Amino acid sequence: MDGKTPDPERPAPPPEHNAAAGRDEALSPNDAATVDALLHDPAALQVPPVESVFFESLLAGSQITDEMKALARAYHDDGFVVLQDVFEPELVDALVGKYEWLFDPATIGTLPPHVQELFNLDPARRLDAWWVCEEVRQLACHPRVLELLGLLYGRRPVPFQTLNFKYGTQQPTHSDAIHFWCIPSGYMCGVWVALEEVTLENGALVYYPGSHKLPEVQLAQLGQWGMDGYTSHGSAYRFYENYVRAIVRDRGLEEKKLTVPKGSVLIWAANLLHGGSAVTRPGVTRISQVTHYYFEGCTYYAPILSNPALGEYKLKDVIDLTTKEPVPHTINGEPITVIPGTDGRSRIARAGTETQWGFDPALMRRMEQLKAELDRPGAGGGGDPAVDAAELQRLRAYVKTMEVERDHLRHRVDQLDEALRQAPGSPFAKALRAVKSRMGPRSGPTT
Ligand SMILES: O=C(O)CCC(=O)C(=O)O
Ligand SMILES: [Fe+2]
Repeated sequence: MDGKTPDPERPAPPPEHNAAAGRDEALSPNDAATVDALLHDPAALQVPPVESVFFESLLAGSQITDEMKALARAYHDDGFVVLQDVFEPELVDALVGKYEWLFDPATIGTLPPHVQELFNLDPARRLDAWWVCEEVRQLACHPRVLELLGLLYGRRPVPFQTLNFKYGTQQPTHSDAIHFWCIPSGYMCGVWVALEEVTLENGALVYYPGSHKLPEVQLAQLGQWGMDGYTSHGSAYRFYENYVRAIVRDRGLEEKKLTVPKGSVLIWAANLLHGGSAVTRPGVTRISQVTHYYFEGCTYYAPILSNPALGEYKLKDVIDLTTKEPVPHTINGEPITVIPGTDGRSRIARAGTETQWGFDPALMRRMEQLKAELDRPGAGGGGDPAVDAAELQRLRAYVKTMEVERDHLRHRVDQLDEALRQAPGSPFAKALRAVKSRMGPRSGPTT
């Protein structure tokens, strides 16, 4: 089209539109209200306000204090803020007092089986010690932290994972967005707390201001597939780490080290590059706690184990540390149905559209009947001349896929049953039961 001749294929614009729609004064009241909301209402887009493209307009119209505005601007620009005096020193001291017990190898055997499993995953850290140490949970759920994160992200924060370290991690540079991501994106952050003074000797946290603005990395862009189990030696993760090394060099990113007094806090945006610097005095401790936060109303997954390009997500069973309750996967609060796959990854569907994806139990029963029909001697071969051999093969393959998915679902329900058997009366049994109920009944269609 040359732009002058009217296109006969194109429908006439609705009456409220006109040729000058780019100019504010020519907008219909509805369009004007939408533009206005985008600029001034933090809830108009499903993006954390602090990371929004409309951040400046949202900030200008916000009622928060000047101090809070300065903090939000720093977080927006740099991807982190460092704060002092967030926690009561008594709480920090009480947590420090638990460290000897927490890191005594003899403690592990005394803990509930699922906590033993978590602790044994990596002896250098205590993963999700909040199950057994109330001080860890209190630090993660501290009202000041929750309030601040709520203001920055515009949704209720959900502390979902704690990591307690006794020594510097010396972890290679990464962004947490490769481990924890969500739909819609961006609703994740980390809070790092120094439980003793951090120096250049004991493995200070390293971070790269502004790196959160780099595009978030997808494995498919790196030519990789989601790994089947998390390991930092897995080839996809290795490739990712090297990609990060290359980008740090390419952009000449400025490296900072967090040398701070006990009790200091660094909050980072999910995509901020960070890691642990070298411990230069062997054996010296660097006790610290990291809490990872999601925000309400998302679908939560582990990108390093997922293939979003194929619609396959390794979903995370998120438990909200503030309530100890599981958090449902939704997209902006809209319910979704999780369709378990064969490899620990799942597909997701908008609730009500599941049947299109073969998840409906009635549909699965029909598939079983179809399978029996297909297996009937003589099926398709003279029995029904309308069904040719290729079609028969295609249907058999489809039935096989569904069987594998059903078996996987059964296996996961069995695993949960086993966990519940081991800890029937414990506080987390309720959470496990809720996870189980979301996964559907144990008994699949009869074979
Ligand atoms: O504490 C460190 O050195 C790094 C921790 C970290 O990267 C994390 O917990 O996300
Ligand atoms: Fe991290």
